[in-house]
Amino acid sequence: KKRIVSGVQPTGSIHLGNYLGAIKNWISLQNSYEALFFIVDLHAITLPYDAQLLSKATKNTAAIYLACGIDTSKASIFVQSHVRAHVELMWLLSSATPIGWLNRMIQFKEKSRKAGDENVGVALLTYPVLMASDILLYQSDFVPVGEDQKQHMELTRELAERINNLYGGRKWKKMGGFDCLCYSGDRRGGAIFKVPEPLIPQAGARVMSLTDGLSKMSKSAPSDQSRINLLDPKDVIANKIKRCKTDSFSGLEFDNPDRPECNNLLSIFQLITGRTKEEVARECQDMNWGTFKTLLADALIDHLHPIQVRYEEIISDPAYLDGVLLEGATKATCIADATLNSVYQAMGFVQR
Ligand code: AQP
Repeated sequence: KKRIVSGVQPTGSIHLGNYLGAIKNWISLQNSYEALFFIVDLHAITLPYDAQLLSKATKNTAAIYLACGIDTSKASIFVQSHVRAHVELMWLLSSATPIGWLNRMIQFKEKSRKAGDENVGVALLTYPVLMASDILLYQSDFVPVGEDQKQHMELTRELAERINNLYGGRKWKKMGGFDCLCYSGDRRGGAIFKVPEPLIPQAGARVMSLTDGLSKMSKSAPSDQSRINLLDPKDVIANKIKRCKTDSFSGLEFDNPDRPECNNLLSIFQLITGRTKEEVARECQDMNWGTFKTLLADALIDHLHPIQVRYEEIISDPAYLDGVLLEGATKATCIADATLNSVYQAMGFVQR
């Protein structure tokens, strides 16, 4: 089986963007791939955070994975910081990462601009190297992510190729009387890392804010009105949809660049109800906002209700959750340590 890995940061409430862009797709992918899903707690400290809340947010995120339908008989769930190899490999990778690559990352530029220089730690800059480590440690074939991670995925691929070129599959050979370095054959032969591909969903890859159809829905946006959290109670969901930004055009339509909010809300409706884009376009073309908003709120409430019920069951059984995370970390550590040892060896360190 091919392998996939993916994760979400425990930086706040998991929202519809995280769900439709990532977690919901994991549920179907776990049937066809060997799957490892982790809670990326080490990434959650790249901006100032509350240490008293981190562990709770990490466990809550794990419980959400399970409540959404991650099945531990098919996939492993673990906490990133429980597998020490992530940080160790990151150091090795960082030695081969040009600073220019990191300075170009859009997420770094945006988040550092918002936070201000005094609040930006080095970890925000080196975050993509840790993400590369998260993926390359497991020799992943695919990484299901939302569109916002496309640039980080490209960096991961470039880094894998760079390390493969620098240290993998090369042998000293005599060519024309000179000693020189050359590749030892086929692409994977002797390569240290598999070069992973992103799996970006066709629909849902970029769920936008409820208060601005041009910004992505995000945990860190200051207004809670801008997102639907998976654990929002019914009345909160209904109220957020009632108050969300719309426009004054008549009828509803997808893909009109002048109507980003309309496109976003229809797309959410499409994904939550499991209908096709054409079906939704036909059904809603003559609707007014009042009718559509009621329909959307009801669909969201119905879809999220069973997830919320399962979440409550899971979170009230800490022993079960700890068991899942221990089992996941044990399996992940086996795979990660094997990769890490081969990287140390290829990079010339003394074997332990
Ligand atoms: N709005 C979104 N639409 C589609 N996919 C999204 N993802 C995030 N936001 C959207 C996907 O969710 C996964 C986990 O994201 P993350 O928690 O690691 O970090 P993020 O992308 O930075 O998400 P947030 O919610 O915006 O967090 P903050 O505000 O803390 O930065 C990823 O696969 C991501 O693509």
